[in-house]
Amino acid sequence: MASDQATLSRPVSTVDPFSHEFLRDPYPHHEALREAGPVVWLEKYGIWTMARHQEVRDALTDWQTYCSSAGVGLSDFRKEPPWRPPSIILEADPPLHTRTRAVLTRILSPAAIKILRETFDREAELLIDRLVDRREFDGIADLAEAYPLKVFPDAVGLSEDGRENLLPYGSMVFNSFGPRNDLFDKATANAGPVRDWIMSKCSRAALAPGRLGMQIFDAVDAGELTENEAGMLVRSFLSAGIDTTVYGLGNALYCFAAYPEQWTILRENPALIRGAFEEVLRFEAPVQTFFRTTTKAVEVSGVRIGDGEKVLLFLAAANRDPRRWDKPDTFDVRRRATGHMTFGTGIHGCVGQAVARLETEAILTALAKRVASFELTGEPERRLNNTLRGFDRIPLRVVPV
Ligand code: OVM
Repeated sequence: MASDQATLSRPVSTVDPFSHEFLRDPYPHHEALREAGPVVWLEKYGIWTMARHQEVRDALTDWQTYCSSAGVGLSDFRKEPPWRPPSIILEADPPLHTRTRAVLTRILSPAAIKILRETFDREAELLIDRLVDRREFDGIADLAEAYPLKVFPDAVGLSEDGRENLLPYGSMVFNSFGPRNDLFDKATANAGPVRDWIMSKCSRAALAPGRLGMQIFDAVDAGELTENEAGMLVRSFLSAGIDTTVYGLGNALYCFAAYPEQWTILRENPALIRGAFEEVLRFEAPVQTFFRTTTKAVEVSGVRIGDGEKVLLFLAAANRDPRRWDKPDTFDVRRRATGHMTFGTGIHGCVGQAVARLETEAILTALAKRVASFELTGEPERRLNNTLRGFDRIPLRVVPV
């Protein structure tokens, strides 16, 4: 469409989406950004942002215009060196992305991971039995962290030693998508040893036979990847596979403690568990944002974005856009929440989502069998992160069935 500067407006905001104030309570800011316009200029960082469902979705499905190879954080890999070698799936475009994605799509397909269900269900029941017997526990350390930290590294085929490095590494990865602020500095203070440990676990020699990690190396033998690329994809498992589900489970516990009637509805109809997890992801998105970088000038809803510009996509704001959802600020496990942007969409849509669903369904099913209600025994404490939304501590007491 032909247009000139005179017809193009540029909504502007002075907000810092990575300030503590914003991260503590992002929802009023999300609303302001959605209402400011379809695309908004963020003065503080000299970048664009989109917070409405339609625009976020359209950008995610147009990888030719909104690329990932310049990084999916604030930092532009074409202008400053990345803090670690770029991911060959997350921070890549076709054709490299197409090849690496095909391998992980196969390894993580619902059919392929069905064989994990028995183990995931058993581990969930063991853990929930122990926690219910205790009555009081921390929903984060004792459940939301403990469960993924057991079942996911086991599924990948990691040895037991050193798993305490996984959460610090995840914190580093997800904070590094934001600016070099205090959260980034704190997360990367001990980067060296943590990064070294992670890389030492990404080799063929470190992985158990037959598990998800070694299945990536099987793709080397089939000629689909190089040995080095296989190690980099194991690194992607260890980067993306833990914190996301930890924050997702924590947010689920928080939602059911805050909205007890929703837990009652779920317990009375366990068929709702699958949809309830989607509603948690919509309502309290563990992954709040990702960036893209434009590959050419583009006009979006009457606003012109130049070539090579960073665009902050507000997945969590799209999830509460009243243009898309009825009563967006209501947590309702009976709603059809699919269409939320928390897993992204398009060619980079979460490749591990079947594993995330398996973990959460195992935990929620085990809880539904044994827990009548959750009570907070203290104020939940937030853990701030440049990308993730979740908690440091959720002090809980459960009332057994
Ligand atoms: C990766 C990676 C890291 C963080 C997140 C992610 C949400 C992927 O290293 O490939 O996907």
